[in-house]
Amino acid sequence: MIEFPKDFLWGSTTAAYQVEGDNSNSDWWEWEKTKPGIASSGAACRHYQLFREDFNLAKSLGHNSHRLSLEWARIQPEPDKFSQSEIDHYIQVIDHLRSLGIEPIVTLHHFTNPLWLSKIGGWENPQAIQYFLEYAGKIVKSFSGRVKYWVTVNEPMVYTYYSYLVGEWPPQKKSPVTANKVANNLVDAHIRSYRLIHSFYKENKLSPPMVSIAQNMIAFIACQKSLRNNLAVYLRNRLFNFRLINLLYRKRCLDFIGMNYYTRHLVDTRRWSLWELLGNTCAKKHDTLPKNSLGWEIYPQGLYYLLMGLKKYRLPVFILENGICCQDDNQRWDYIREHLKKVHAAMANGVNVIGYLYWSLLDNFEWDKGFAPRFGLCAIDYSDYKRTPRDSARKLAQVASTGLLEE
Ligand code: PNW
Repeated sequence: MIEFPKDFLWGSTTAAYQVEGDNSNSDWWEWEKTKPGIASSGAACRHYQLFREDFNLAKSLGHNSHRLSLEWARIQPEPDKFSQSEIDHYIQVIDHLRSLGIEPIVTLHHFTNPLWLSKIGGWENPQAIQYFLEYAGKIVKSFSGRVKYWVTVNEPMVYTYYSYLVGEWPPQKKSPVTANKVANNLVDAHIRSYRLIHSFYKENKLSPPMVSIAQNMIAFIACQKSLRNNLAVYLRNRLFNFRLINLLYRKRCLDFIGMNYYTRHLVDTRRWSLWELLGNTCAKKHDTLPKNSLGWEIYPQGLYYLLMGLKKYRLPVFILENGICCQDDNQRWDYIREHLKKVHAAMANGVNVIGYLYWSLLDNFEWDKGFAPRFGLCAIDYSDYKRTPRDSARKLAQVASTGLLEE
C-alpha cells in the first residue's frame, strides 16, 4: 500500500473548446470548416449546458479539484468588447465547483484564440500580448478572489510546435522564425499576466494566488546510444522540457510548476542537421512499449525521471494532465496506477508534488483527431450526450477518497 498526503489535490482536467460546444467565435471553429476530413467540434460534449451534471459526477468520483479553461472568444467577442453574460456564465461554473468543495484551477489560454485575434496575426502579432492582458485583467477582477490556482497558458511549446513549426494546427505555419516569435510572445504574456494577477490579489488583500503555466514534458530517450543521439536528447530536453521553466523560474514568475505528461519519444538521428537533432524519432520499430490509441508509447518511468529533474527548483509541482486514450478501460486503469506509483516514488525522493489531475474527465474533442480518441474517465455517448463513468474512474475515486493505492 502506498499513501498520499491528506491534502493532496485529486481531480481531472478539461479545456473549454474540447467540451463546451458551439465555440463559433474561435479560430479553430473557422479552421475546422475549411479542412475536409477533420471533424468539427460542433456541440462537443454540451458541457456548456451540462457543467453542473459533469461536476456533480466529478464530486461523486472523489475529486477535490478540477482544471478547466475559459474560452477567450466568448468573453471578449470583439477587441473592444467584453460579454458580461459569458463572464457570468463562468462565475456560475466556478461557484458550482466551489459549492461542491472542488478547488477550481483556471486556465486562461488553451490553444484557441478569438477569431478577430487570428485575423490580425494571432500570436505572431505582439499586440496579442496586450489583448491577452486586457482579457486576463477583466477575468481576475470579475472573479474577485474566487480562484487560487491559475494557469495562464497551456503548453506554450506544444501550441507553438503544432501551429507554427510543423504546421498541423491553425494557422498552419511552418517557420522556425515565426515559431520563435510566437513562443516569445507567449512567454511575455505569461510573465505580464503573472504580475497582473499577483498585484490584483495584493491590492485587494486577498491571500496570494498560485500562478503557473502547464508545461508538457516528454521523456526523450536515445534509441541507440551515440554521440549524436545523446546530443539530440540533451537538446530536446533543454529546448522542449526545461527552457521555459528555467526562464520563468529565473524571472520569479512561477508559484508552482504545472506539468503535463503523456509519453516518451525515442530519439534517433541519421545525420548532422538541426532538424534531425530536434525532430527525428526512431523509425526502426524500436518502439515496442504498449501504446495508446493514437500510437503514443506508455512509459511511466519517464514521469519519475522528469519529476526528479524538477526537484532542483524547490517549487511545488502540480500534475495538471496525465492520461490515455484507449478502447480497453483496463488499460486506462493500468496507466493511471503505474503513473501514480511513479508520482509517489518521486515524492518519497523529495519532490513536492501537490496534486494529480487526469486528462480528462470526459471523452472529448481531440483537436485535429476528432472524437475518436477516448481519454475520458467518463464515456460519452454522442448520440444523446449521456455520461457513463468507467471502471477506471471508480478505481481512481477509491484512491482519491482514501489516499491509498495498492502496489
Ligand atoms: C494536451 N504530444 O496536448 C492538451 O493540453 C490537451 O488539450 C489534449 O487533448 C491532450 O494533451 C491529449 O492530447 C498535447 O504530441 C498534444 O506530445 C500533443 C502532445 C502532448 C500534449
